[in-house]
Amino acid sequence: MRTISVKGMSCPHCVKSVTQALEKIEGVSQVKVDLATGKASFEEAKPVPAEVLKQAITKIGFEVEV
Ligand SMILES: [Cu+2]
Repeated sequence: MRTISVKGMSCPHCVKSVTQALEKIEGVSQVKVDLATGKASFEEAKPVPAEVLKQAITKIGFEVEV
């Protein structure tokens, strides 16, 4: 299980966008995004490079701390 911090989420729609962006990354599964804490957690089949996570999240308009 890996957890990252996502900044800028304000509603369930944001949560869904972030969830879907993470699910699109190869090897990522069981994505859970918590609006209140801004934490996104997921399982990864193999370690996903920080840069890949950053790109996926910033592309849809949020900030991320990996
Ligand atoms: Cu939103």
